[in-house]
Amino acid sequence: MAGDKKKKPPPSRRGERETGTLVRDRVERPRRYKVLLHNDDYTPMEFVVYVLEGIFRRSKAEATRIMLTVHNEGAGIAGVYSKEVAETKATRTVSLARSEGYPLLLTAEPE
Ligand code: TYC
Repeated sequence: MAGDKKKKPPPSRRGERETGTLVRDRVERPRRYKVLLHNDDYTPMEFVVYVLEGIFRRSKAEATRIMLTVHNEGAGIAGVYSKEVAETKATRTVSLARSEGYPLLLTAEPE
């Protein structure tokens, strides 16, 4: 009905149920996770570029730049994703590296 619109609640409204459960109306954006690539002395540069292209969907130029940053600085960001995607890409890459006998390490951490 005209002029019968529901009133918008104030931002960040908090209240307590009779059970003591704290309720909050506002939602937050899900956190994003960086997948970090770590340097080691044994994984071939070509393999790192190959996984950056194949699993992290980087161009050859980007993949090469990221690999060289990791090689020179010790660690670097392969990509930033939702938690689940970040963990899946890190796990898939580590499995692939192990299957080739390489010690390549990737970790996922919140931004
Ligand atoms: N440091 C390795 C080498 O000289 C290359 C390398 C780069 C390894 C990046 C891991 O995440 C890495 N063969």
